Amino acid sequence: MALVTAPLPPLLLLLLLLLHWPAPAPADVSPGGVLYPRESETRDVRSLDGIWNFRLASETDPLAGFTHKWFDSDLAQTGETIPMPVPSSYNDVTQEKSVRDHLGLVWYDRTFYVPDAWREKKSRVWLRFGSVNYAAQVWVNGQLAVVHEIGHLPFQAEITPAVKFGAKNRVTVVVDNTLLQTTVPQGRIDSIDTDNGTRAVQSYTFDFFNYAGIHRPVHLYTTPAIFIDDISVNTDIEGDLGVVFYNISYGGYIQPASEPTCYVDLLDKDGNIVVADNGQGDLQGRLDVPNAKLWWPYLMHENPGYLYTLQVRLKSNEWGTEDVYRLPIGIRKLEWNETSFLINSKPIYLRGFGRHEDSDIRGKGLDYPLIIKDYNLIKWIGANSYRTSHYPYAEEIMDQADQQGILIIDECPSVDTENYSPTLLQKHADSLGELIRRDKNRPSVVMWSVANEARTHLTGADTYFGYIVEYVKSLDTTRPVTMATARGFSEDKAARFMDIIGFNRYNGWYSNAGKIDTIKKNVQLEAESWFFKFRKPIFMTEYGADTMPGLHFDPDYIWSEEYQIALMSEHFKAFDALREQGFFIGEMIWNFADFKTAQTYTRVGGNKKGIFTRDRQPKSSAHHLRRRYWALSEEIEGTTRQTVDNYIISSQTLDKTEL
Ligand code: BDP
Repeated sequence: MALVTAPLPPLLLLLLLLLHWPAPAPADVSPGGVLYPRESETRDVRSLDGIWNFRLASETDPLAGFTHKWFDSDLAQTGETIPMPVPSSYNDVTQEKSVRDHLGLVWYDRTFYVPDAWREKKSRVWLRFGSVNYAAQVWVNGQLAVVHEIGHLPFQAEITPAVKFGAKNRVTVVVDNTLLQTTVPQGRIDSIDTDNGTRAVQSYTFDFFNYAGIHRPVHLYTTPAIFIDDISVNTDIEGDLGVVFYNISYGGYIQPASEPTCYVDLLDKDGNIVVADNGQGDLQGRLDVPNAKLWWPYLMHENPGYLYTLQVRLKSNEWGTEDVYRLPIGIRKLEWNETSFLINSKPIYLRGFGRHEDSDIRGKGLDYPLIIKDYNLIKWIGANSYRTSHYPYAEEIMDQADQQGILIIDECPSVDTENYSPTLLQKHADSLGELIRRDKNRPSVVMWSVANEARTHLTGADTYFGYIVEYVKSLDTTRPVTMATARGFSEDKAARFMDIIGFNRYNGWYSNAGKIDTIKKNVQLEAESWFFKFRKPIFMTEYGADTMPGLHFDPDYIWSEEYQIALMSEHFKAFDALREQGFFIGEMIWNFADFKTAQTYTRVGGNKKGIFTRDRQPKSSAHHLRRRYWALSEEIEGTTRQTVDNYIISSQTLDKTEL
């Protein structure tokens, strides 16, 4: 079907209007921290995950939910509902195309009980969403609780005034998946002529399916009246001393007569106090950790991912309350210069992937078995890193990176950025602000990626990205800033703001398909050009080839398993030559696994550049990559190589004199 440019149909105008949420100001949006809900002796946490009720907005009257106040009663009372799992994308769980391809609003609700004991304790009650894509508006018992725009990021609100203690409560969520030129990421609404008249359709240039819904866990949790709102931690190493700088902010005081006091201890992995609080009660401070166990990446140390626990106790004498929060932290130091990127004074060579949060049925919905399977595969293959292409990943996924020692390049949801405008700039900056607020304490996060394949040759790209990087630096100077760039080094206007330059290039695929003898030279030349222009460490953030599992051609031919391996090998040769030059700090293949995209004739059921299939089975290339990543680890880190080859022959049985 060809897209036609026609005036927007009335339905669409309504949808566009809605994106601006013509609603009253939210009841109590938390402007402060978004600490992950963790149980403690002062905090209760309850999960609201499960099967919710769900309904698409009506096609003929998309705003009916607002005009008829669907949030004032159970959804089932205002129309038909279907069961919908949370967390999950809604797109692939039914048999209906109308659900999979729905554009605009969908409604969810469920009920839950709030114990009376929470009122007796004078607890504050909070409602927190790990992420809803793309925009959400939430009511509790018909009262507006919170509004949030931008997917893949958490948001929360205090809902104490809205809840009924010792009784049944209802939460209603409306979700909008509409992407415009001012959303992050950007999209467009077009209208097409169909057999049944004009229809609005969503288009976007990015190469993954725009899954939508309540993607991550929903938590109900409590804090005391005066509570720990946020914790910021930075670490350093001085000889054998690990140093932890902390800064605690609190919430809940209306007009404090006196500041609450704060006591901070550091616990080791076994829960023993290794550094006790100095007793001064300050909200900011420094803990010195003699003989600190450092946080190391996987395969760079025999005990990677070592985490301490920062135990924070906030006491309010005025209110007679205490709040306790325990934050896992790692002690490590990052440094970078013109040619290298170092952790704990050792150079890092990144061996990893671009990835997606993507699986069948669930779409982008959080799935615990998948999280663990993916980390098992990452470690099996000998990788040490990945980029959260092309948006922030779930906190539960990030926790594993911290625990298992996997290095993360943490990317905000800006993809193919263009049509630069002040509104877009603000939202793009917000997405980074919210990402940094969420992930600033994670030892696994070693770089911020401000965009993927932004159109950095366009007018305005320099001012735009100059501002974006300055903003990131105003929030965090301890991590380098990067971008996965795709424009040529001579036309690009943004790389100069980056600390480390990542480039995506599809040699042997989108250019010179089938001609693997063009790859080595081109990869080398491009990496060198970036380096000699900017004198910054360089890494390749994407390369790869679509591959149908089970398709074989010898000699290799595009789309076959043989071709994927041949293309990789040519890249490996280039990487090895570049490594010798001393400025090349990593290689990340595209992609970890096959993933779903919008429907187009270049995609067979989605993007097939995975080393693993969508259900996480290895293609031949996975074994090939595994040999390389383990060999790199052996060479760089002195790891004893895993058995990456099956038995073939015992060398003793060879009579070498006859060879
Ligand atoms: C790159 C994009 C990535 C795509 C990939 C591809 O960064 O999102 O999936 O191309 O086409 O340009 O496979």
